[in-house]
Amino acid sequence: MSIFTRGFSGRGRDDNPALPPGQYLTEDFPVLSAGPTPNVDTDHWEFTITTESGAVHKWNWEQLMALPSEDIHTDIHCVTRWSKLGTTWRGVSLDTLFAEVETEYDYVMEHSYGGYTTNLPYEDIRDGKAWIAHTFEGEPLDPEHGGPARMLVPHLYFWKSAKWIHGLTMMKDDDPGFWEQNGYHAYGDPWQEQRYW
Ligand SMILES: Nc1nc2c(c(=O)[nH]1)N[C@H]1C(S)=C(S)[C@@H](COP(=O)(O)O)O[C@H]1N2
Ligand SMILES: [Mo]
Repeated sequence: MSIFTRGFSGRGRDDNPALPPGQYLTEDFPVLSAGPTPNVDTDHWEFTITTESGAVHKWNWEQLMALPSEDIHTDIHCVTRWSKLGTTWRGVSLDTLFAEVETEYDYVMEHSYGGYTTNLPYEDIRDGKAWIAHTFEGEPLDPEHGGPARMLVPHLYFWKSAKWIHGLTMMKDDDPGFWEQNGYHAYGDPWQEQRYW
């Protein structure tokens, strides 16, 4: 019995161990937006974290920039099957932003300028797994790619990385965001191929 079929290994089509199953490599950087690119300027930019107590933690652009930023080298995987390997970002860790936040809730809704939302478990943005990214390959993040700042949660499919991030709201239950209401998977692990449900 032959088992030397490409794809049988569970690797990506390009047979690269860094590619999750069913993904292919792209060298360019596709733009995927469900609507127009909102015009968000840093003078009026604001990021909030809202908890169950009603507390609203706020940062303006200057305050975000005053926090330590980290370099992030990571692969990104879109549910439409492109993956981009070895991308370089700079951003503020969500661990830094949550340092003073008290919450017992286990889920988070990301809210973007323009109305996009996406949900994920709180633990998936903790312990060095998620950032507010403001720089891509050494340049300020392009508005088409979410500039001035986007979420970066690279271990999940890229729809979980909200562009033009505006705020996070803690949730008791895992309520679905924009794509999740339209059939995308609630969690979205690319290594498990959790594309749709
Ligand atoms: N605000 C917002 N964020 C978003 C989206 C969107 O439509 N609006 N699309 C998501 C999807 S499906 C993907 S694949 C990535 C695409 O990011 P890119 O356009 O920088 O490649 O952004 C995600 N974040
Ligand atoms: Mo996507």
